[in-house]
Amino acid sequence: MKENKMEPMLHKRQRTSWLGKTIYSYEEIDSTNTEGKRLAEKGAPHGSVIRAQVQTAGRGRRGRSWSSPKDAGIWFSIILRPDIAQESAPVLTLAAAMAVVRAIRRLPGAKPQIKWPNDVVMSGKKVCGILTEMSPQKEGVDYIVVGIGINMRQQAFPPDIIATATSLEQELPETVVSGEMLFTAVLEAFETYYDKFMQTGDASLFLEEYHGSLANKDRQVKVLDPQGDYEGIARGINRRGELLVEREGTLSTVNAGEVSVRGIYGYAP
Ligand code: BT5
Repeated sequence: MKENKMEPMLHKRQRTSWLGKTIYSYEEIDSTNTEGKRLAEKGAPHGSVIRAQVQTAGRGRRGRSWSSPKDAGIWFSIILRPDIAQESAPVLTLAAAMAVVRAIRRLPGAKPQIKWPNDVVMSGKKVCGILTEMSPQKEGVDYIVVGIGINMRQQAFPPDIIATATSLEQELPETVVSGEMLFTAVLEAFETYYDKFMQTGDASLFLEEYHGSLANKDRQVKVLDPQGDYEGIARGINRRGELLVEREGTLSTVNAGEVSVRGIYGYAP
């Protein structure tokens, strides 16, 4: 069956227990996160997945754009309806980063790492970005859309990101990467980390594992704080998913919502 540009093809998936039981698959969409919000508003259930071959208006954080050429990567979003406090939602970005790292590690020779909070990097360049958007309600959360973009086949990038972006094919030229296998592996792994998250409402059940993948750990970072930028050494995260930055012997917590962090080792967001 040919996929229609506007009408999604619906798939059913077997290898996960609740995630991606329904997959809305588009040939072309503005943004899978935007479509995820539209579908969530219409009542799409927890665990629905929206996927597209190309995004015409792929989005990053704070109004930035996400380059998503046709079939060059895996562009998808997950609708979640957890019964959690609004402050817990950012931990889902960390869970998604863990899931992507676990899935990419299955490829021979791959050594992905997490750049807190929402990037997966290889050789210091961004191979994946994550965008978590929450629709709050009076008490807690109505729904959350977690969007994941993984660069797979790009051999070249637009000039503004050429120095900072990479793809799996650039990093692993010897490896044949199956987009379908990677997509399934990310969903399976996300389900695992999500279930851990829901047991405690925080990152405590995957904290140590997270630290093992954290590119920033024990490295100098620059915190772009509205109250004034500062530099320090990233020491890890706490169970709420905040980055711990040491400066002059004291630890500050950095919340993803307030600041961005720039590693000063040749890589910017
Ligand atoms: C992100 O934002 O990294 C979140 C990206 C999320 C993309 C997924 S794809 C499926 C879903 N649907 C969407 O519309 N979005 C999600 P941020 O940390 O703000 O980084 C954005 C910055 O990354 C841009 O300003 C560029 O500098 C850079 N960038 C853009 N496209 C890129 C790409 N394909 N690979 C690497 N870097 C990119």
